[in-house]
Amino acid sequence: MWWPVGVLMRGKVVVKWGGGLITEKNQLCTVNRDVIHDLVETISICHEHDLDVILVHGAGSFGHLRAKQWRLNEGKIDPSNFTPDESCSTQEQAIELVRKDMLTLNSIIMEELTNADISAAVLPPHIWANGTGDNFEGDLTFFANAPEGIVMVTYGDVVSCDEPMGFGILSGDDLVTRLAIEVPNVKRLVFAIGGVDGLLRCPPQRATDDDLIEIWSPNIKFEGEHQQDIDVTGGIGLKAARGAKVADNGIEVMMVSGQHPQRVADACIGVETRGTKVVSNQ
Ligand code: IP8
Repeated sequence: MWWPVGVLMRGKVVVKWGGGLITEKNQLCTVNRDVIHDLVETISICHEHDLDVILVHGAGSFGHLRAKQWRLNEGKIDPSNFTPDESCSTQEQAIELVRKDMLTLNSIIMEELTNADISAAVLPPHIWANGTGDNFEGDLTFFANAPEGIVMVTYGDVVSCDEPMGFGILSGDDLVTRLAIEVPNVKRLVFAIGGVDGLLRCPPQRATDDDLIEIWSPNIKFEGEHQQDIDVTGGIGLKAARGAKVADNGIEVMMVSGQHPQRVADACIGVETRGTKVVSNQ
């Protein structure tokens, strides 16, 4: 008997755990382990609903602070622009340190997955990707061909770039864009974010519960907070833009507060929940 491949394949969800959610963004290499512990449960819920998960996590204080100090998002820069400190004296050393710190953050996530009896495999981008933005080069077939029930994990990282840059920062938001669009059978993309319930009409400090934008498309204005002094990637604005691109391809996109794991789980399995649904321009 012949079956079309799509009939047999389980559906997948691509989930991004924001760096501002899983770490303390202002304190170098400080993890929010309790948040990670609770989020892991949402992956088990996906499995119970016959959905495989591709997990991408952000960097938070394990990536942005040092990457900002050493301007790693700008590529190779004349060394005379930097003042060495006791932990680091060149951009090359900074690259090594950020990659090491990202492996540390990832190992905590892998440990929490293992503790919950979830099998997972990680593919660090500095090993397989080249270039930044959502047209980076890299083979996504390992993510597409993962056996059922195995969570494929990757994250925002310092990657090699063509000369003259030499290196740059590949954001998890660009990774999820390509994974959601190019891996077959992805049903939805879920951004679990920290500090807000979704996209807001005004800055978070002034927002009330009514300021949540429940359905957003690129022609609707919003005021996201982007900590330019800390972030080397695009913050909530990048997530919104990339989300719209994914929605253009017919894939459901939700942004929800990762501090409410039930919302993350509901968004993943396709149950209505509080958050922002991202749609393409009508
Ligand atoms: O937090 C940034 O990834 P993102 C990666 O997903 C680094 O934007 C190393 C700063």
